Amino acid sequence: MRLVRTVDLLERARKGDHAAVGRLITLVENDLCGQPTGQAREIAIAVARFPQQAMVLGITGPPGVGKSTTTSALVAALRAQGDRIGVLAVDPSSPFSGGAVLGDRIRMGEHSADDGVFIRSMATRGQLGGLAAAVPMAVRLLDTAGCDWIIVETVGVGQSEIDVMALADTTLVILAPGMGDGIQAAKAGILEIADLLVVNKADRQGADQVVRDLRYRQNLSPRGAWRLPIVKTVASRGDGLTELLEEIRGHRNWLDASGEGVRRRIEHAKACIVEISVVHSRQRFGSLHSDAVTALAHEVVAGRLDPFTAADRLALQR
Ligand SMILES: Nc1nc2c(ncn2[C@@H]2O[C@H](COP(=O)(O)OP(=O)(O)OP(=O)(O)O)[C@@H](O)[C@H]2O)c(=O)[nH]1
Ligand SMILES: [Mg+2]
Repeated sequence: MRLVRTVDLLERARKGDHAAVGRLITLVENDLCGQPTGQAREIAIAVARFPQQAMVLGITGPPGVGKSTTTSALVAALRAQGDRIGVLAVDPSSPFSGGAVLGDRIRMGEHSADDGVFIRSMATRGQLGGLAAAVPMAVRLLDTAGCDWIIVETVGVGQSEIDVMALADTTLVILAPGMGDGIQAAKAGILEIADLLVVNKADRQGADQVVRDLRYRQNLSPRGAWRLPIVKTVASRGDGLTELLEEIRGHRNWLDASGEGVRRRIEHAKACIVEISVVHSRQRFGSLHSDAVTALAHEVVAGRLDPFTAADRLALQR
């Protein structure tokens, strides 16, 4: 019964049915981020035979720098060329999913009625994690539904955002003068994952200083490797968007020509495999409130057991 429903949803999703794609992503989220149902596995098996066609664009950067405005402008530009686009707004640090908070942060109202644009938000749910495994599955589903581009926007600049970005073919790190400038971003470690640096809000004072700070970094790129471009934009007016799109296409060509594209996809698959095994271990052993864990904790506190032996015993119990 359940199998029939998943297969049926997938068939509809492959025809571009938004509701079916949304439902499938929810099934994956519920399974990997909540109580296991086994449905993510079913779905993964079914989509595995369709090789990924879409390019995945990751967009990250400090709060308020203009990630969503840039996403929206890129969607408009790509739609104008007839491409179909999926947008995933991912918040690894908050437990709200699809709620007003994330909804506000996406600000994609102008595209919500467009059949060629699928927009979805995803967030952490509770202690079990799983988001870093659910997002790549959502990407696969959007790909199966015929998206040419999948844009994954994260909020914030923590390690979990960096983990989520382990699925992008091309990663844009957006900065802006003032809050979220280059020095702050360097401290947060997000510059390392950038394929393209975007200095947005170039209409504001200080944008050129941010560019100068970043140039230093650009000069550190080894010869023969990708030369990290810096693009200045005013996303709210669409300024610099043509250049940004050109650089994105340039990076795509470089990925193809250098073999880096294939190498990255293998890295992404590795990250996904490891994430799934972590999720499975947590789901099997990780509930802090299970009777088995509680009983072992009593033994540890009483000095009758060390936590390593306790962990071994937990593994043996299942
Ligand atoms: N002056 C100026 N304002 C901009 C520009 N781009 C975006 N903004 C404004 O900056 C504010 C934040 O933009 P968002 O696109 O929501 O930024 P974000 O990075 O997605 O924000 P979070 O998702 O909350 O982290 C909005 O009020 C935008 O209208 C720009 O190029 N210049
Ligand atoms: Mg946003």
